Amino acid sequence: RTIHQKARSTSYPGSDTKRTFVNDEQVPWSSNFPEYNPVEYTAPVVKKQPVWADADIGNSASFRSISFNKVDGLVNRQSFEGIYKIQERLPLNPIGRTGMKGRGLLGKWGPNHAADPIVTRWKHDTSGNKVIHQLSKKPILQFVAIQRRDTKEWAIPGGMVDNNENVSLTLKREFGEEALNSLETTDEQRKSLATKIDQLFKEGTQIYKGYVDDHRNTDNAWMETVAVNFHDETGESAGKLPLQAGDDAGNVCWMDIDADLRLYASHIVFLEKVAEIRNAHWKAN
Ligand code: RP5
Ligand code: MG
Ligand code: MG
Repeated sequence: RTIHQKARSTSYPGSDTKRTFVNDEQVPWSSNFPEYNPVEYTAPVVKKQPVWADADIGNSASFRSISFNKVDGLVNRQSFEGIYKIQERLPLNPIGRTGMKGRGLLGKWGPNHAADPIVTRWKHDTSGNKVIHQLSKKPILQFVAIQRRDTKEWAIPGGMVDNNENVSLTLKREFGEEALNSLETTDEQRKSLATKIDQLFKEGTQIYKGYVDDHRNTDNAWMETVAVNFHDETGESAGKLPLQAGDDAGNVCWMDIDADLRLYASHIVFLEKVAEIRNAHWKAN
């Protein structure tokens, strides 16, 4: 598999801490790098230990009770990438070095599980015909994209799996919160939205399951996701949803899928797969 890039970006979101430089060859733990001495950083918000965060290593009794590589009470600490190594009591990023130890902005030591709902429809012109790309001669697929408030990048409206939450629920909840602003609607509106989401999310196609090249990753904490495509063939269900950005999303829109999009983390990789299985436009040639 490919090595991480964004997980080695020098600057770290919301912090002045700079990662220690790691070149491509130095990424795998198996490559010899005896002078490796990554900067340590755990964001103050994580250190305060909110409900979604683990104890700090200094808080030894609670830290020692964490069971890595297992479903640990309400938290799934298993990685989709297999068994991860533990070194000096800390889990090791399965892809390799990131130039930072600690947890950064991530709450959990080891894998931090998320879910990414990829809601798609075909692009139609004003007369209701599918729009075909002039060069690839393939129909253009659109997905519901949100603009993240943290990095301002466009992304799939994904989010973290809450403690004890089923991933199928995370997919619906995050789509509702970020793309339909479900947190700020009346009970009545919420119910009607929930019915529509349930209908659309009944049948999904799993696109990806595994490590995400997220700029928040560290040597000891990293993002993993399950990305699922919910496709509206006719444009009559998802196509008619009242999109409204909410929670950690600042904007929302139907975005044309194309290889040239620049998206958050490794989301473009998931969209390439969606375009492929739907036989949609991807590249001009
Ligand atoms: C990415 O971060 C995942 O693919 C998912 O889209 C997202 C989850 O984090 P938050 O949106 O909750 O910050 O790695
Ligand atoms: Mg969210
Ligand atoms: Mg999110």
